[in-house]
Amino acid sequence: MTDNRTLILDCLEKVGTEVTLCGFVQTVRSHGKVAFFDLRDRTGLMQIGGFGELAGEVSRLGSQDAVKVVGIVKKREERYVNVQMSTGAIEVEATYIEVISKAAEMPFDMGGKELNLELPTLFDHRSLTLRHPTISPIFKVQEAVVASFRNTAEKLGCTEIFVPTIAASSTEGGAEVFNINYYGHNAFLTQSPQLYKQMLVPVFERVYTIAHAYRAEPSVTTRHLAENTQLDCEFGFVDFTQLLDLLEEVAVGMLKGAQEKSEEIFKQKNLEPIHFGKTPRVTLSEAQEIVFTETGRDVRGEKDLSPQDEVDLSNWALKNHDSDLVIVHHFPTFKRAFYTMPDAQNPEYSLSYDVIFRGIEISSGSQRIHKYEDLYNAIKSRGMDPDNFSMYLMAFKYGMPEEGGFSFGLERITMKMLGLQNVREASLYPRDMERVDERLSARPTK
Ligand code: AMO
Repeated sequence: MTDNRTLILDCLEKVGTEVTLCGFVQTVRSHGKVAFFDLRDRTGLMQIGGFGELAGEVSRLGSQDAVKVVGIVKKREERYVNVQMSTGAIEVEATYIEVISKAAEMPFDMGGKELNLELPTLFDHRSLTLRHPTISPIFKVQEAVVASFRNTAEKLGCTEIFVPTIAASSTEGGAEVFNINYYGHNAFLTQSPQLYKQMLVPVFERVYTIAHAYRAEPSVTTRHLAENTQLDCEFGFVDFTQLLDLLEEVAVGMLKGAQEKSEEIFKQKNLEPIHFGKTPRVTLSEAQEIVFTETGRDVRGEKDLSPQDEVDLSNWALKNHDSDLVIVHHFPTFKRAFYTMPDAQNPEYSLSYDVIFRGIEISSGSQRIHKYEDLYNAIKSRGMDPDNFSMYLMAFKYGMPEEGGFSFGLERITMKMLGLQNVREASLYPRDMERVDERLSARPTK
């Protein structure tokens, strides 16, 4: 470690003084007796100039070399000011350059303003491409989403919990579950923290968790990952209307907070600010009527919303309510997981809801069946064995209040805040049918 290191952004206050900077070479521009390079550290980019002998040293630098630079912070001449860079009004004139670690030659151009790569190439070289200044901010926005989710959940009195991702039974049903060989026994990777968060309601009443979830998605889409991050809440002693209010409070609190924290990135990337008009709440059948009225596409009577319905509904919400969020509730009971409470007025429909944000479902949840017998029967009626849920059922047998909750998909939120086309771009290390770090096609199958 260099003890007298200055961070790039702090150079704004150090004009005229000598600084020692550490970071990675981004782009080198050599003009003979003068050469420049952009240095990247965790706070930003800085143009470094090398003159005379040092120009030669600069021009021998390569993209991604880890370097230490000593130099004087100078104001740039007016005509060279770069308003797009937060440090664009200054530069550092190098007096000493040390290469800490020389990078191998790049497999593609990492020095350009944009990283124009096909997605498979972007992910084949993930440990490298994540360094690019257009890619790393995606994960600063993601960090901001998590921080403001945490903040909002804590304000609501939720306790943060950490639950296992290896489980004895599958949580959401369906075929999209990864089986694992657990010391010779069959176990599953959790499709969600659902069962564990519910069991903790009688302990803490209100809980939240940030958990990995695994889905053996059988197809390749722009919105599905095989491993994603879920932001979950669960609340005891609440009814359906209170749950809808809590859902909206968390959605709005999280997105507002994340946008505020990411102000600089929103400016740099020229991102569309989120519209926070009053969030409309519609039933599934109302949503389908809206799609029909708005587009003429007749989806009335369908059992769920299609991706196109979600887009159409979002367009309607933005146009009529100035809102990027819509809540849809009352999905058919059989379409939702076994723990979902049917509506007593019409049990074919359930006390369930989704949040649609900019044309994609980012959250799902429901009021839950909280009576032991009803839950036991719901498990059986779905063709599952209650014996596989014995610890879960125990929580309901010994006193469970009315309860419910929801889960937000972190990568989908990040994708839509940044206007990305594919959810994989919002995952540091995306997993899908075709990839675990490397392409599966490049590996021998067992
Ligand atoms: P659900 O299955 O709808 O609900 O998941 C919650 C949210 O997680 C995100 N998500 C995904 N994101 C990327 N790839 C996937 N394969 C994927 N699957 C889900 C979505 C989705 O809205 N236990 C319930 C929640 C609850 O009832 O509290 C659940 O898991 O944004």
